[in-house]
Amino acid sequence: MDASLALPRLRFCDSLKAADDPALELRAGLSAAAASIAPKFFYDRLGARLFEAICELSEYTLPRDEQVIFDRHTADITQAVGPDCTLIDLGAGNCAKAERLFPALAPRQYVAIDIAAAFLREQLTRVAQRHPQIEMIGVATDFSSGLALPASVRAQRRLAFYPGSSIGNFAPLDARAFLSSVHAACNGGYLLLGADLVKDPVAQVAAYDDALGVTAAFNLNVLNVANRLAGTDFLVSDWRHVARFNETESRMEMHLEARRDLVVCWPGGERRFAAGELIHTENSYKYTRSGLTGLLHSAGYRNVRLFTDPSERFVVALAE
Ligand code: AVI
Repeated sequence: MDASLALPRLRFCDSLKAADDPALELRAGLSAAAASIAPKFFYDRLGARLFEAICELSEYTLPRDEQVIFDRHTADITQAVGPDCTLIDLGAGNCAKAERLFPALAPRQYVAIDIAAAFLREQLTRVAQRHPQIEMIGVATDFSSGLALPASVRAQRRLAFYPGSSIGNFAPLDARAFLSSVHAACNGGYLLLGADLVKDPVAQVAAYDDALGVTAAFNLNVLNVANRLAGTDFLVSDWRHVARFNETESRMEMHLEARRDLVVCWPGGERRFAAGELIHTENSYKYTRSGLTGLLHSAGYRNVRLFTDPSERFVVALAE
């Protein structure tokens, strides 16, 4: 029996639109002059697991730096937000970061939103079993082009939670538009946002090109996702993981580089790649404190408070 059925305070809502045709999107990205695959396609079941493994890597310090900040400042956050909030977890993944805030925040309602519907259902069911007193809603949706919440989400005391530097995966103008949509969806409430700070470029690159090759596997796995969703015939072994820091744009970039001249085919189309040609798969923008404050102000937030870890590698913003 589906374990979620035995949990009366847990509901799921699937808002993934049929109009979002992944095959069309993937094929269009591969046909563009500069080929690309959007980072949302990383997160099939294996990709979600690989991302969990990345978060354990010594080179990828972001989750631990962020956790230090939450451990130190949960009281400040709780005091500002107040009791009985509706905690809206954007890109919830395994829900672990939000769950660690439950004891202090004591939310009345927890809304976990993620594009990976099956993984979300599985993870949120476990969280609901551990916290039967909290009403929970799982929402499967792609919020990358704007946030819209189902009517069952309480309007009062909304706290949008966007940890892990996922905001860095948006280009600056898109980040502003996205944060504005969160602002509109949570009007009168708060935003708790994590962002990675600009740091030493060698450490920065190592975080996206780890010695064990976990990030390489995460990046290459997107080709398996494309094969499944868009009918492409990528051979993973023909491609190499590339991670580099783009100083001008203040961002880490991930690409896949063709190891030889090759052709990728799909129903109704094909694309030739010369050896060394790249498919762009992800940008991770790195912020300064003032850059992040400016972004939040431009998206309509006020009373921005910033908390950093002792090494100043990561920043958490709490904004009204
Ligand atoms: C999810 N996102 C914030 C991660 C990042 O750092 O941009 C995804 C990731 N890509 C490679 N490693 C981790």
